Order: sequence, then C-alpha cells, then structure tokens
Amino acid sequence: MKITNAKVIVCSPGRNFVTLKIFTDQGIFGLGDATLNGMEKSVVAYLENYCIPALIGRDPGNTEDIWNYFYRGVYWRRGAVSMTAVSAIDMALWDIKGKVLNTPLYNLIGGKSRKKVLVYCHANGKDLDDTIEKIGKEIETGFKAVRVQSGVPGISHTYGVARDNKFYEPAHKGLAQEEYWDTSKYLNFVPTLFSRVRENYGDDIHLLHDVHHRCTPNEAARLAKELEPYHLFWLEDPVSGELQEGLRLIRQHSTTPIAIGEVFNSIYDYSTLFTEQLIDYIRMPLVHGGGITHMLKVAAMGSVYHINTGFHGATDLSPVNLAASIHFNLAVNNFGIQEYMPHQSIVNEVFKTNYSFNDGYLTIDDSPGIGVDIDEKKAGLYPYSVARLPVNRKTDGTLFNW
Ligand code: CS2
Ligand code: MG
Repeated sequence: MKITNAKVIVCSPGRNFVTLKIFTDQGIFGLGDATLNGMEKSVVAYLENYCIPALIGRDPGNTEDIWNYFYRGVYWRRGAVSMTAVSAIDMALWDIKGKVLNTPLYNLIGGKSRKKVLVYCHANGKDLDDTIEKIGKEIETGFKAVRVQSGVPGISHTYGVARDNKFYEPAHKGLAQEEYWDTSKYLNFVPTLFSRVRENYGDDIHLLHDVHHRCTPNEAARLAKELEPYHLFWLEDPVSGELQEGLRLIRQHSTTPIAIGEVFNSIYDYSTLFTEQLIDYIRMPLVHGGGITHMLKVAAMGSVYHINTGFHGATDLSPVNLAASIHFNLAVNNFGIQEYMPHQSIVNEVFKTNYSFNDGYLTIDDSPGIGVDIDEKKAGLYPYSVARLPVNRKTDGTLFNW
C-alpha cells in the first residue's frame, strides 16, 4: 500500500481548523487534526512545503518509521509548529490503519480498558454569583467534573471568562488584543471562589481550575496550599512549565493535584516532571504532542510514575483530535479525564462525528479508524479568517504570560 497524495483543508466554521487528508493507492484516506490556534498558516506551510512531498510513495502502515522520519530525521526538530504537523500525519496514518483492518482505533492500541470516558466541562461567569449559577447549569446537564473560572474583582477581562455573556471561545477575530492582569487580586479571590462552590454544591462534584501559567512557583505553592480544603481534581498550569524544577516548590507545600503541559510538544518537556513525580496529569494533547505514536510513549512513561492523562480539549482542537483522543482514552490504563468543551453546532455541518456525550461521559461508535469525516464542500463555505489569542500585560504595562 502506498501514499499517493495528501492535502491540507483549512476552514472556519465559527473558528479556524486545519485538517490533513492523506490518500492511498487503495482508495482509503485518513484524517489528522493540524490546528494550532492563531498559528494555523505556519503549520499549513510546513505540511505543504516540507512534509507532503516527503510522504508520497511511503507505506502508510509504517507509522513508527514515518513518525521518526519527521522527528528524528528532521535536523530542526521539535517546536509547536513542526510537532503539530507530525501529529496530523501520525493521526491520519492511524486512521488509515484502522480503516484497512476494518477496526476502530482503540482496538489497535490495546482495546477497551473502560466503557466510557470521564470528561470535564467549563463553567465561567463574570463574577462569583454568575459563576456559581453557571456551575449549577453544567451539573444539571450531567457533568461530573467542572472547570471553574471566574471574573476577578478589579480585573477587567480574565482568562477563560466569556465576554458579552456568550460562551467562551479561545481566540478573537483579527490581531491579538491586549488584556491586563493582577496576580495579587487573583490570589486573594480564588480561595473564596472555591469555598463558595463547595458550600453550594457539596463534595461529590469534581472541580478543576486553570491558572493559565500566571504564577511564580512561590505564588503557585501558596495557591495550591490554600485550595487544599476544597479538594480540587486538579490545578492546571500553575506556572509556565519551561522551568521543570520550578514545580518542586509547589509539590513540597501542597497535596493539590497538578496538571500541566497543554503547550508542551515532546516527551522531554515532561522528563523531570515525571521522574520526580512533580505532577499528576498530562495535558499535552494528541494534536500537539506528536499524535498517537508519541503519546502512547508519553502515557506509558507517565504510568511508571503514577501520572495519568488529562488531555487538552478546548474548542480550538478539532473533532478529529477529540475522536482520536476518545479512542486513546478508552485504551490506555492510566487515563484520568478528558477536557470536553463542545464545539459550536456549525462545526458539525463540516465534521461528521461519531462520538456522543451522556451523563458526564463520552463514548464513540465502532466505525473503523478514528471515524470522523469532513464534508469538503461545506468546509469550502467557511473560509479561513484571521484570529489570534490575546497578549497579556501586568497593570503597569509589563508584558506577561497569557
Ligand atoms: C485552555 C485553553 O482549555 C484549556 O485549558 O488553557 O482554553 C487554551 O487557552 C486554548 O486552547 C489556547 O488555544
Ligand atoms: Mg489550560
């Protein structure tokens, strides 16, 4: 079997998505998600100029060799743009493998370790009362785990909170907007928020929170310690993860579980975090973490150190990535939780999906491969439009992590 061609489909049903479609000489094709929010066109250029010409003529069954060709074989390897391209190629090849063998992806990577995939949703409100109300609605919808983000008194736009009371979508149309940030106001507010949430909804609901890289290790240690009484499922990205050793300080001071890595793209971003058991959950998703081939190794290494998966799953990751993640989550033993931010309904006009949500869990049908298709005609109706993530400054104007 040979790869005959591949193409990149860029569309924007409500938000931008990049999809790689790989064709074979047996009429079977595979799909991979290649979306890197706000940097879509860089991945498109890398796939079109470098990867696709090198894919043609290869046997799509050789997923390990092809993965290494685009990782080890590339002198300028790693980085978000290249790893998103590698991920898309790998995902599409596993999709083809499943279709050739007429079996769903999960069967190729261990079969089902569980019946369904626990997910968490987002609840975010403009202030404390609004957030409390939003959490109630998510619990009524059936969610067993809720990520809680709230507007902070004294900060005009906080990460993760929808503007104009619409639902929260990462990225805004046009070039990057600037936001302002005040860590001390944030740190003073968050424990009160979680105390109110537990008071209102009790101990059974799983609660998560995303710091979005905004604390120093010392500030993060304070926060993790002060949140201990509210038993979070996890505290996410308490610090930006570049300095892996920085996580030691948080660990020494608190038992609040830590999730990190939605911006990581390699097993080496995790090495110290794993071997020193500094975290509890892997956030790096299939779409940016090298696809199924690499993430199987990351999950396996994590399992040695009691670390579970908790993949990133915001709306800027396409339905192809979500479906592939459900297969993966069904299969690996050390699955923890999956982020599930349902896509706008317009997305389902373009992507034909095979998963469903019921009572806090996602399941997937038995279509071969990943099981998602793309309607290219419909995709053509929604052309790419420039959208960027915000840039963040401290209140005095100093540039800061977003
Ligand atoms: C986030 C995302 O879902 C999350 O945990 O941190 O909203 C993230 O900011 C976006 O996916 C960035 O594109
Ligand atoms: Mg996050």
